Amino acid sequence: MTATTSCTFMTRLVGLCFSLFLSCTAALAQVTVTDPWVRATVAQQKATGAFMKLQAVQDVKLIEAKSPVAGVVEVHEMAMEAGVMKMRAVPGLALPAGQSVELKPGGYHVMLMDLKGQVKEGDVVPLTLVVEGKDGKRQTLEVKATARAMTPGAAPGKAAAHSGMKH
Ligand SMILES: [Cu+2]
Repeated sequence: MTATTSCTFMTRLVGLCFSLFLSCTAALAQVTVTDPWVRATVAQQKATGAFMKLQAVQDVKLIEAKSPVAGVVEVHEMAMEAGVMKMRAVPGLALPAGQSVELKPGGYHVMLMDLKGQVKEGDVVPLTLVVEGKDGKRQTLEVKATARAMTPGAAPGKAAAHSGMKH
């Protein structure tokens, strides 16, 4: 009798876990984050960028980003202004349903400012992204971005100067 009871209990428990797992997976699948990374910094550097690919199931906007490694985190875009590549904060980055939106050097990025320490190559940087749907519902995404070093030739400063010269 006791064996039957505990068996039923276990079955229920496994069933409960399984349904929780499924609902969690469904929630996470609303926005898929692919290949998140942060540019590694040198000592005393106070800012860097985080990059990734985002794909949403429904139309949402990336409205906020946070990270424990930075005092200030903003969503930025790079744009040409009078022949000079400049970056500025955007109030929200639209993630249209089903479209892959890439945050990459020279384009949109999550700007990490007022860094609390050096971000070394191989470090795992936690990022929290907040997206908002058309219905105003917000969803939080926890992302683990790996710090990567970039070769000097691929640095955004040089890329910006180069594209400036074309104009
Ligand atoms: Cu920036």
